[in-house]
Amino acid sequence: MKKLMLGNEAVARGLYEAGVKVVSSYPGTPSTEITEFAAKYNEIDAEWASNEKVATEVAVGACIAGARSFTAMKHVGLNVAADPLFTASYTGVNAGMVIAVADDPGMHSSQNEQDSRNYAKASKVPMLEPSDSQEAKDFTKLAFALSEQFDTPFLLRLSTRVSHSQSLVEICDRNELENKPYEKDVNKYVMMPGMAKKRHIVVEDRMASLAEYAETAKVNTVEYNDRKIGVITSGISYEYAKEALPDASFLKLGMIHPLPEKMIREFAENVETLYVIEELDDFIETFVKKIGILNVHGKDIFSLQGELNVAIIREKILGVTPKLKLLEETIPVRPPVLCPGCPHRGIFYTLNRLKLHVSGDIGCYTLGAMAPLSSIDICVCMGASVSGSHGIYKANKEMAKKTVAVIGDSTFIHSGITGLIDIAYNQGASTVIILDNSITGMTGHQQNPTTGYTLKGDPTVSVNLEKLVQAVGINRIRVVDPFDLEACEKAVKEETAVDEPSVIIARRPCALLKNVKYDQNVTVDQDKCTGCKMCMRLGCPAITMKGKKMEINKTLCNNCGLCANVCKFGAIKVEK
Ligand SMILES: Cc1ncc(C[n+]2csc(CCOP(=O)(O)OP(=O)(O)O)c2C)c(N)n1
Repeated sequence: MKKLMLGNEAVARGLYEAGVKVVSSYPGTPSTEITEFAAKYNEIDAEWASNEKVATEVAVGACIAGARSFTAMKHVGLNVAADPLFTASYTGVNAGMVIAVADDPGMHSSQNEQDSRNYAKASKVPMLEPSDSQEAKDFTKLAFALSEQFDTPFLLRLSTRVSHSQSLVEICDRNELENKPYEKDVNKYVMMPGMAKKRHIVVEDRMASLAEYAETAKVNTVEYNDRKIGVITSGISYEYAKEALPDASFLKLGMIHPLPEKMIREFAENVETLYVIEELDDFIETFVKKIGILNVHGKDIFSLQGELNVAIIREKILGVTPKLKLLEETIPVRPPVLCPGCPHRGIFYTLNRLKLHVSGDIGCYTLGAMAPLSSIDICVCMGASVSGSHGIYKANKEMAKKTVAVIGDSTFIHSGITGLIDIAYNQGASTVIILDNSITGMTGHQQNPTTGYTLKGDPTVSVNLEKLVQAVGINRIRVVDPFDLEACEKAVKEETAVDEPSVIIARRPCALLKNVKYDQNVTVDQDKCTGCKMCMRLGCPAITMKGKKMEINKTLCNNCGLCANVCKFGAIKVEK
């Protein structure tokens, strides 16, 4: 039977068919759905971990204990998981273990554009890269078989267009596997220098064997057509290149690390002009040059930034510029905004009013950086708001007095708590605002340790944020409703004024949660409205101007009523 599947759904199907028992991941676009689809199979014990490092360590433990295990993350997640990755490369596995990492060329929903293939090389962990959904499933299964054959974790590289495109997939049955027996083996599983030195030798030998394997691997294929143009490529770039250059010859690499030297050499000898077509870094190209093939085109004509597409390849290689039909109308830009009813809006309105410096973080609330809220000054990576604010305190006490950190509930658990411990321990005085909307909003509503539900939907314990922050040594803790603007302003003013660390928990559920309904009607009394535009400062997309007066777009508005709190003329009416 064939089924139309997203690449991510196909990876999950591959997990099911490969007999995988344990999946532990942290969400991150474009990888999130793999774990959500995996959780639908009763045979798979799938969970959301508190971050990618934890998820990877859960998978390492599970594979050593004898069950096939898996973790998925976005590219930046692999930075967080890099520590276990590099040493799991040394311990190897018992049952198979696979780490899927989804890159985001073009940064559709990421803060950088890093190329995860470099991690495969740096950690000496082999990597497969599918180019469509069928391959996503097949390569997942193959990665488990090879993981066990070569006693190594395996990386599976995806990218946005493979993860989020649909194509046909042949469905097979699950291969139910007995757990492999666990045997204590300190030389293999306890990585101290004495043992690790010996394991490093094993790792290098394994990479040499894998390089041999790559030469005959079925996932590396050669298609000779017209030999004037020869293309070495992989993943989604193969799909673009094949469409742009249907007559060219191709070496399609399903195995990205290690690369097949002999195969590449032979292909290069058999084509007139050699191109490497790959998104982001010159990963394959560098290898091709390293083995002495210098007559190759790659990043001399293609960009190191963004995604490729059929038109770019045709233009760069064939010199064919697409005939574009220009639209006469200019389409207005529509920057992303916080949703109508978003609880984060109240806090950013307050921070903007108080003209504070804001050490920001990653989540829906990063949109607090956009006008008119314009509140965020710095945003680097998950957790960095809290530790960054402590850096500001250490460097510049005057600036610190007017600085707060903002961080979401999921992000706080992911890596904010360690920064807060640092602040308390090192006698800092930062004010941290935890924006607790009771869900992981940014990535599409995943449960997290603060929400009280597991990935499978079972009720579970939830982290008590108040008690947690108290336990690490914070004595000033208060909870506010972000829609109570007076209370927010008072809390922020008071907490930034004291010379000791404090936490404000701004608690109100995400407006898009099913159980959040505002049973009231919000309208503008046109007679009372003076057109002062105070309500516009909230940056709510449901508030517009009609002539000189404000109007609420009822198709967008969810009647949260926050705008009524800022109207000085009582023109915005909230009727129960
Ligand atoms: C290391 C890393 N992992 C995952 C992500 C993807 N991601 C961005 S924000 C976010 C969580 C946001 O949830 P929360 O902090 O609760 O804030 P909300 O979006 O609900 O406001 C995730 C998982 C990322 N950017 N970096």
